[in-house]
Amino acid sequence: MKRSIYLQPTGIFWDRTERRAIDDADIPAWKGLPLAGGRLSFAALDVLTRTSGATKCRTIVLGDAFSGDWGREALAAADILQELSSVRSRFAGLSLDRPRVMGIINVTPDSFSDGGEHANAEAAIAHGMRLVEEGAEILDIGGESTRPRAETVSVEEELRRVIPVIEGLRAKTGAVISVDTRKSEVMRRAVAAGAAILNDVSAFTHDPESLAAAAESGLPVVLMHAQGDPKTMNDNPQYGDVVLDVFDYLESRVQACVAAGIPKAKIVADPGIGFGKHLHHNVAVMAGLSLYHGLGVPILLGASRKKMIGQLCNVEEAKDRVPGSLACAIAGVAAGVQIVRAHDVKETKQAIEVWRACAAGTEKGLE
Ligand code: 7PJ
Repeated sequence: MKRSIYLQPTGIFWDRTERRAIDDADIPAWKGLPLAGGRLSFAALDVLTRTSGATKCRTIVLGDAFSGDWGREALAAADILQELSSVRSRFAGLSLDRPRVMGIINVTPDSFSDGGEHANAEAAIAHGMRLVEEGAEILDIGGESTRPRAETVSVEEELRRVIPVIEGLRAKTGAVISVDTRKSEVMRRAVAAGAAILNDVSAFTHDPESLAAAAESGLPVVLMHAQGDPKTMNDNPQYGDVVLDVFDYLESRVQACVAAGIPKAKIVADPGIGFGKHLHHNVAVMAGLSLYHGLGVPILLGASRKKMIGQLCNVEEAKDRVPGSLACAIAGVAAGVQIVRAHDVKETKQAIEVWRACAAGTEKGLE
């Protein structure tokens, strides 16, 4: 059943607990709620309702959320507030009280040109080691391009691309290794090779065996929203309200995972920038990011070098989209996103750390 009410945290600020303890200890109206149990708090809510297809929005301060009469929505509102503010579990051993950067390693022929197979694996491993040096805490290794219009690759080819890279990076770095795949067989073999996270852009809907394979592995998972298959997904995406439709989808996939035996504490959700979304959908999702904390799981954002940035700023070459990627990363972190997926790890780390220090007003932001 679809929800009739959604709550999007707004009025998000850095929680200066020490300062408030002295100045406003007894002014509860000033208190925000912690956003996903982290260092950001929110002071207001956009209350979104869907009636006969149209979304209505009203903004209320948090005090009114507690004292107001929610009528039939009282239980739903209390539930969402709880999900929005509760502390998130560690993910693949990483605490999520500060943003983590997932570095991208594409082991696809167009990403690592020239040389034979061995050279490709070696180049990918060297690239991964460099990303770890630059501060990536997670490495996301993918062997199937899921870019718009990409052709599918066989299981054998995908295994041939990713397994040596997972093994090599597992041996050479302490980074948490994530495999970006939609295929159950690749998942199983990646787990045996040392992967610690399963990242599936189809949220375990592409391969009928993938959900069981994930549950059996016991590993944490990333569920991403996409509409349609990569080959055709950007031809004609359709939404009622994209921000809310993505929420509904992710909520249903979280429930499917839990039903299959994956504990909620091992799930991360991702709204899937660029996957079956036009530019106006992508920017709407970016503006709606804080809503997704209502899922009660950590949020991952992957906007790095994507077409959205090219479209907004008329930048054809993906490698020229780094500044826009950093702006997206910061927009995400400012909305409480816990994991940022990025090609340009050094730059992304720098942007996040400087933003955190500025938001906190203290170098503790860097902690
Ligand atoms: C994403 C991904 C993303 C997650 C890709 C690209 C396309 N996995 N895999 N989120 N994108 N979780 O990097 O441009 O946004 S492949």
